[in-house]
Formats: sequence, structure tokens, C-alpha cells
Amino acid sequence: MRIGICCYPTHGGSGVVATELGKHLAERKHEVAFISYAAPLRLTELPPRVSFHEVEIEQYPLLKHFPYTLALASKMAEVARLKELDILHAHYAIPFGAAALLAKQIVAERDLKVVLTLHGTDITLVGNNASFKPVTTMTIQSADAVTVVSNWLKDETLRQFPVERELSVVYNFIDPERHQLETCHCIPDCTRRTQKTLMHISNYRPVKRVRDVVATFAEVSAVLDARLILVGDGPEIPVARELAEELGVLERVTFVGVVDRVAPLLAAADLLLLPSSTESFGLVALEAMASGVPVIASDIGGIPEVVRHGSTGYLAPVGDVRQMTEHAVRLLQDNDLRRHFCEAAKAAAAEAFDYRNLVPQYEAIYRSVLDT
Ligand code: GMT
Repeated sequence: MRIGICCYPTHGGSGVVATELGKHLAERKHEVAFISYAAPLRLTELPPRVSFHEVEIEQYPLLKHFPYTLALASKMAEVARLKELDILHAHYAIPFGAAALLAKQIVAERDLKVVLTLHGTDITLVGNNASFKPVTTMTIQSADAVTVVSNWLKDETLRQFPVERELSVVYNFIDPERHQLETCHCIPDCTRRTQKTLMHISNYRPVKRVRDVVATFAEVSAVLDARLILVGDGPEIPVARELAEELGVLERVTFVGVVDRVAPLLAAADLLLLPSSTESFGLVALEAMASGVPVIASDIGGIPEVVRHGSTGYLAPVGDVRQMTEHAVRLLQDNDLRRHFCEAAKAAAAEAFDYRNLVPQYEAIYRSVLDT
């Protein structure tokens, strides 16, 4: 098949999933054309059968706001003709899904199919905003197929949007072997480390509740020798820094910034904190599990479909820093318990979220829309 993939090129989970999907599809002999305003972060090279098409953003004095969505739709149509695409797979409803539907109309001579993957905040935050809701609703209703990344997101979409259609759940995925290779996570060594490492990886939006990350770390480090590594960048980084200073733990916090591969960093982690207020899946929790790192997360959204409480991590109510701290201290102080969690986390990631089982689910959806 010839598939166009449109996604945010930044370090958010939707861009990561879209890029890894495209690379796996190309390995499976499909032609893949990425369309975005910059090369996606995880597209560090162009493997065989993969191309990248940049949407140029120009500024005209006449226009106060450049109509990016229209430029995107034009580029999608141009690439659909150039690469003779069968499918446009839009990741995130706004603006990719809406622009893909416009492109489909522009290239009316081809029977171009639009597959839309909803990732979470396009339903819970952005797409649900009053200025976008009618467009988001039309996009979900009109795409040839719609996938969602968890059962929770499926229910939430149907609850928040007046749409009547099938939504197929396709979970986020990882490559277990690559995680093992890149992580080099040696369990005996990890139990011998005296200073424990807590890690948080995100785009530092308010939904990530970075204050809870720092507050939990401060409580934990009052009980045992620990450090906190903050990976990624975003608007709440200064909030994290200020709170760490206020709580007197700043010198034990390392700010790493954006990285294209998280597995090598996860090698240093003893546990991952993900105290989000909403999370449709929690790709970063899955990546941690694949690297043998237990997760302490909010019991919210799609997270319980990924992290098993008491086995691969612990879940606590949103904002319950005390409970998160208790779970963290228990895991960090008990090497045998942590070893069990590490092994269970790796096994659960490989069993339920291996790309070899999930990429074919997307292929089956492509085939079913092409057959209609
Ligand atoms: O988490 C973010 O803020 C980034 C966001 C995105 O769209 O890039 O992530 C969403 O999509 C990921 C991939 O499907 C999911 O694993 C994340 O849980 C989801 N984030 C939220 O729902 C907050």
C-alpha cells in the first residue's frame, strides 16, 4: 500500500507513534510519505520506501494568521498525486484529520481514503474547545476509519462528541528487543545502586502535573538517597524548577531537555512518575515498562489499561502525592519487590504491546477501507 502519514513532528506521543508506525510499515514493504511542517523527531534518517514532505509556512503581510491547515491540505493533495497514495493516515484530529478530508476532496479523481487516529488531547482538550468542536465532530464522523489508542478514549470520544460510528481501539506499541538493546538495563546492578533515580518524561503541559512529580520526589528524598531526572521540555519546566528550589531539592534534580530516544536514559531509572490529570494511554509509561522500569501513575484515563496496579507499577488518585510517595518508597526500599516489578513490566509490555501484533491491526484497517 502507499500511505501518507501526517502528524505533529515534535516529541509528543502522537508524533512518536505516527513515526514509528511509518517506519515499521516501510519495513513491511509499504511506501510511506510523511507530511508535516518539520521532520518528525524520531525520523532521524530516511529508510528505504520512506519520504518526507515539508509543509512550508510563509508569512504574508496581508494575513495576520497564516492559514496553516489550508497549506497542509494542499501539500497532502500534492503528495497524494505525486506518490499515488491509497491512504492518508492523520494522527490527531486537529488539524491533520480535517486537512486530510479537504485533501481527499481536492484529489477527487483518486479514491483516497482517510484514516484518523485520535490520540487523546485532540478529544479531551484541543478538539473539544468550542472554536474547534464542530470541525472535530465532522472530522470524526467523515473519516473512512477512526482508531483510538485505548478503550477509555473510545468511551470518552463517544461521550463528548455527537458521533455515531465505529471506533477501533489500537494500542500504542513498542519494539521490546530495541528497548532491551538500547536500555542495557542490568537488574542486579540496579538493585546495587545506592542512590535511586526517579524519572519523569513529558512535554511539561499543565496536564502532566509536574508539581506532583517534584513534590513526590521531595518526599521520597526525605526518606532515602534519590535524584530526579526530568526529560523533555515545555511550558511548566520553570514551575518544576521553582518548586524544587522551594522544597530544597533543586541540586538533586537534573533537567535533560528533549531527546530523540528515551530508552538509553531509562537505563538509569529505578522508577517513572506519571501523575497526569488526563492521559489517554501514556506511551511513556509503556516505554518505561519495556525498559524494565516500574511506573507510578495516576489512576486515570487509559493508564490502567497499560500499568497493572501492584504488578508493573502502582496507581493512585490524581493529586495524591502522599500515596504516590508511599508506593515509591516501598518499591525503592525493597530490591526483591522492585526486581519482580521490573520483570513483570518488561513481560507485560512485550506481551500486550509488541509492534509485531499492533502494526498489522493498522494494516487490516487500511485494507478494510480500501475494500469499501
Ligand atoms: O501527552 C501529551 O501531551 C502528548 C500527546 C500527543 O498527542 O502527542 O500524547 C497523547 O498521545 C499519546 C500517543 O497516543 C498517548 O500515549 C498520550 O497518553 C496522549 N496524551 C494525553 O492524553 C494527555
